[in-house]
Amino acid sequence: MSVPDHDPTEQSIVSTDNLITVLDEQSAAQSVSLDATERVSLYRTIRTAREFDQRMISLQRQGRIETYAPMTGQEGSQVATSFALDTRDWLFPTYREHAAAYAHGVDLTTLVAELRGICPSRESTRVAPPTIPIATQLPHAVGMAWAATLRDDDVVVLCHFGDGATSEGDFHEALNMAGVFDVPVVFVCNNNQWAISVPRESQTASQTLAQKATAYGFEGVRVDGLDPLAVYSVTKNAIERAREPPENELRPTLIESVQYRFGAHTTADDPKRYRREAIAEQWRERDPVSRLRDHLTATDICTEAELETIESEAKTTVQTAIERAESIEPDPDRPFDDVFATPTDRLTAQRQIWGAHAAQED
Ligand SMILES: Cc1ncc(C[n+]2csc(CCOP(=O)(O)OP(=O)(O)O)c2C)c(N)n1
Ligand SMILES: [Mg+2]
Repeated sequence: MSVPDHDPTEQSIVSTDNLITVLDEQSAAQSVSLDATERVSLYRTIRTAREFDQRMISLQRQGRIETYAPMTGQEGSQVATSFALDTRDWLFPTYREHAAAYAHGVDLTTLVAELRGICPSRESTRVAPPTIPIATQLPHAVGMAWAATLRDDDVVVLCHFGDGATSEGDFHEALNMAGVFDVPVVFVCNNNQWAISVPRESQTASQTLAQKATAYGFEGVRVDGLDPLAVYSVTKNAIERAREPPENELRPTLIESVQYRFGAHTTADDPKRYRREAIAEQWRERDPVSRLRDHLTATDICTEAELETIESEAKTTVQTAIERAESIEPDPDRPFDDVFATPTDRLTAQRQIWGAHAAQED
């Protein structure tokens, strides 16, 4: 595979058609419904997620965790969407939304442990397990939202997926059903411009991903995914609409969060083989961590010293999570839990064989 002379994703950065952004303009940023304390908390969570991301890449290189999908540049949007959720709401992430899961209640120790192949329970949270098969979580999320409607339960379900997932049948089936049954669901498409080595422009002939919502009869919005305040604002509106739709309008929303995958697809990928580093560099200039940091100092919400404290606390938080996760003894029996409510005979037999094998290893 060769690196193209012209990188199609170059166009996406300049195309701001219907792209909602607030951080570039102070008055717009001020109008977002988050007070100073909440803005600091948003920054703290994003900054901690950045630290987590950097440490996980490094841990993978040392052989201390399995393959890792970096989220550098995408943490701001992920955290902002979770901040817009109520604690009773459900989140369906993919393999890349570590920060979204963290911001909605999965502790960092659990995240690191999962990356070590150990599966502590997520049962105390309303965060579904991360899905690797592309787009399969969309019908699950719609099913959960439909169940909530049938039970008259006031929850909203937010579901993440990538630009590549929009080419899967599951995407279209889920959005169609969400519209027909009018369920309280928010679809967040993290358009990071790449599906491994396939650029967004080769994924679809549609001009935007948000416009696909029109075909299903509900609202589609494009937001600057490198602007956490804009993402928060747009997601908050979508969640309100899901809970209480305006008259004659449907509950679901498709949010296209326009971002860029700053790094590799996973730690097993080398993006230099198929894209130009100069373009990634342009996108990095709009880094959500720096943009939110600048907003906090420009509006006198934080001093430089306070921001430095947040950074050093982020390091400690992540280091503690790593140490705790590395001290957890793997339970060989655990992968068999939570597969079926009532295990099948074959699964029970496999569990016994595996248990005997693990006992021999000890
Ligand atoms: C059903 C299915 N087909 C193919 C794959 C292989 N695969 C893993 S990640 C990926 C690209 C997904 O791209 P996108 O949806 O944009 O998400 P991103 O990785 O960029 O976050 C593919 C094709 C898979 N995991 N599942
Ligand atoms: Mg992608």
